[in-house]
Amino acid sequence: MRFSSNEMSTSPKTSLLLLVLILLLCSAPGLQADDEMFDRLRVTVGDTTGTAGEENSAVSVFLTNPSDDIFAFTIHIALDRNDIANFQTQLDTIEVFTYWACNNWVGEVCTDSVGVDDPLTEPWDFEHIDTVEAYAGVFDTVGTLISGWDYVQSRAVSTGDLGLDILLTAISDTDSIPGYVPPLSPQGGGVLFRVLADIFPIPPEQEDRTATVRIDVGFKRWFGFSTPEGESIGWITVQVPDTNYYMCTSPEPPPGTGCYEWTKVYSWECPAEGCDSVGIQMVDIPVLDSTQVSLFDGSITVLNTCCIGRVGDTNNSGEDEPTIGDVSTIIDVLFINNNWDIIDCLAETDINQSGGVSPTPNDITIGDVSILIDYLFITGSSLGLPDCL
Ligand SMILES: [Ca+2]
Ligand SMILES: [Ca+2]
Ligand SMILES: [Ca+2]
Ligand SMILES: [Ca+2]
Repeated sequence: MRFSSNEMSTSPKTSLLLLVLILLLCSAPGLQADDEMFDRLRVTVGDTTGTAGEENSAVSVFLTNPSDDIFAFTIHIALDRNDIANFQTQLDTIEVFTYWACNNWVGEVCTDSVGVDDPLTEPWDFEHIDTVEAYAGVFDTVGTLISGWDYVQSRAVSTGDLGLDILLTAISDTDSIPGYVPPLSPQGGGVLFRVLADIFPIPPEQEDRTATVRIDVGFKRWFGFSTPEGESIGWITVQVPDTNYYMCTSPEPPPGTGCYEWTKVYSWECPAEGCDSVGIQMVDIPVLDSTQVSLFDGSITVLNTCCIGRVGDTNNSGEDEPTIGDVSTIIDVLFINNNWDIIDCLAETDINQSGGVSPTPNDITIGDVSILIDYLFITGSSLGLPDCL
């Protein structure tokens, strides 16, 4: 960029302001296009970490709804493997709302009614609350976007592999529960709810330590965010070709070549020379429009930490309280033989936790030895030692 001599004579402060302004003008539309403009909904499952055997790890699900009020939603999240962690479940009495549309009124009395599958988008006349005994997922809505909603219920759908998935349904306001709860107003991002998971005591030598927590949109009734007007945000209908295969089960006697009776078969049931008839028709299927809805899967990762209780057990003697043996071990490694093999657990040895959860030998320094010496011989136990991360 060229400035005329006149412009160059502006003060450095003015130039800086100008530069900042230009940068802002250049970057602002791009940011909006990526982050906000095409999204009506953004649902993100957080990345959770915990130690082997840790209980009550919170898996958070986040929502951004920049333009729509949300009246109700259903979401199904599932772990992609069953050897890392599971969602907490409990056998519970679950309230299930069922919705009915009346086909025939006689005065005030309905003499014929039919169940409604999707009460958020289809008309209905009555709401019934049934209770069933079922496994529910353990969730938490304290301080979340749906705190105080009339109805929040979860189900463990995969009862064969309990804890692998959670279906959560929430409705801001129902007539059956006194008081009015307004829908969730448009907002720029917050915690929708949390579910609790327990991490399995997987061994330190296991290398693959992460499970994906997937948002499942395989069935329309397992993913939906509805506006107060009953629109299911982002679901659109597209037409796709559907191929049907037929075999003739009652051929016309020769010399005729027709067929009296056809049976529909699966494609893999057709003989090698092909099925007797193939028909293609267009069918409507619901799909989630990715220009309106963005979904981001999350994960649960089991940290590989060997640290137990407080730091300080450098010589892996198994005691929480350090001894002179622990000091000697660090001194040996750092100043005498540089033999790191004698340290089983770097996280126990990184006394000042300069290396965080997974320290490397570079994080073990004279600073760590000093604290241990201070604890044992100078200040004493009142100095305290940090808990493992
Ligand atoms: Ca209510
Ligand atoms: Ca320890
Ligand atoms: Ca020790
Ligand atoms: Ca350190």
